[in-house]
Amino acid sequence: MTDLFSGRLAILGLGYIGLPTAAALATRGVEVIGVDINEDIVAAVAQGKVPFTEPDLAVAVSGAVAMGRLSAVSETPEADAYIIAVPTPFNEDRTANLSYVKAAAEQVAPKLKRGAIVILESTSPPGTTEQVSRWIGALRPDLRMPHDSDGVAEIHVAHCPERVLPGRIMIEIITNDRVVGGVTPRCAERAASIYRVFAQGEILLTDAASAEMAKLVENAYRDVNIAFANELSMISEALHLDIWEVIRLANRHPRVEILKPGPGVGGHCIPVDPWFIIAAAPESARLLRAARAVNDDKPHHVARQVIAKAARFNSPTIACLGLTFKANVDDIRESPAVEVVELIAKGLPETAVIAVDPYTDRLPPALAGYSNLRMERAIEAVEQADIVVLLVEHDQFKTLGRTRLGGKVVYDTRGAWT
Ligand code: SAJ
Repeated sequence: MTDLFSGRLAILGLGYIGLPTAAALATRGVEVIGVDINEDIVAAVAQGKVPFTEPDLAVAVSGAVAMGRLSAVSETPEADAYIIAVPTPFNEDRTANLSYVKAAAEQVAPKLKRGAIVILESTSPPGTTEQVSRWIGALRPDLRMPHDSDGVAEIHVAHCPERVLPGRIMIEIITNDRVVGGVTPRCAERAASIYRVFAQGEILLTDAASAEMAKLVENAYRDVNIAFANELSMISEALHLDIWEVIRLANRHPRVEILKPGPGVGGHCIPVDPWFIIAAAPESARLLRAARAVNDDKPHHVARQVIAKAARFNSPTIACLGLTFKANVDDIRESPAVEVVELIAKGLPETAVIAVDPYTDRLPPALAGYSNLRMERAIEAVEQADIVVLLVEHDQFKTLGRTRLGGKVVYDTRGAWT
């Protein structure tokens, strides 16, 4: 199959996935209408501006808007294809919250014309894409939907999970292979015609539930492997071994590739997605549950270690370098670094704690209420500190220089200075 989509396409959700996808399609000639419930985001995108930081995205969005290929609105328009790229957070009980997906399906339903394509990109538990087909079908009994059509469905519904890495989205959105899972094989083919417009990687056609599970498995794989590294780092600390040296040596085996330990696992994907699998098969998912427990405990472990080191000083100052969930991004959602800083500030209310992050100049809300906590620039913070805790390996921190750290207790959770 080599057909390419041409027509009008609406993307619901102009976030980290929807907006780059919109830009990738629009800059290749597709008429794209971005839809978001947040009026500020709609206003920004309509003017060619990007409401968050991601390398190369701003130029793609401003170019697409200037070319007249990309617009932004708050009401779902009529279109030939729809991509749903809304958040799927988890509920209190860690089951998937599909309310945004359902709301998107309900907005799309009244606009659908025969032959339209509906793609769910949001990370979702197995069965969700078929559920989208059902939700639409309930509102549009006049249409033959793929989940219950024996013959040829009139609407094509598929799942194409996003797989791009924040910080490299504009590269990976083009170069990564894409998994396209249709409610029927025909649905997968129709959906693939959209991704062929911009994807240079291979397009792998499958069924919707396998595509949903594959996406969850990718992030769960990562979570388990990071948990292994984090557990090893705690074991090495107890044995007074240098974990970075141990990993460096072990990774010289041709079939060993241990990931990097850190202060925990953050972001809105890897700590969340394994729970969708655990909820689907609670009895069997023992390793996934254990990995989550190890990674969730890591910020507490780091904070306990720092508090123990502080006990050796008389009123020490602690500098914590990094607040974002990983290096060289400005995203602090689900950041283990923020959790560590909060645990230290709370655990040592009489101790001065200085937080540093070149990507944000304000303390996040979780840290705003601590009178012993302030923000400063890296050099000033390190200068005043007795204890320096490296929580995020931003490039700016890597080049701080050993001389500045001389005579201080250094706790490098990322191996940035080894
Ligand atoms: N981390 C470690 N050690 C490592 C690697 C990562 O501690 O060796 C930590 C990071 O510091 C961060 C967290 O894990 O706190 C996650 O970071 P990440 O860079 O591994 O992944 P994300 O969350 O930015 O993006 C992931 C990616 N998934 C995989 O690599 C399998 C991305 O491709 C997905 O599109 C994204 O989740 C998503 O949206 O699902």
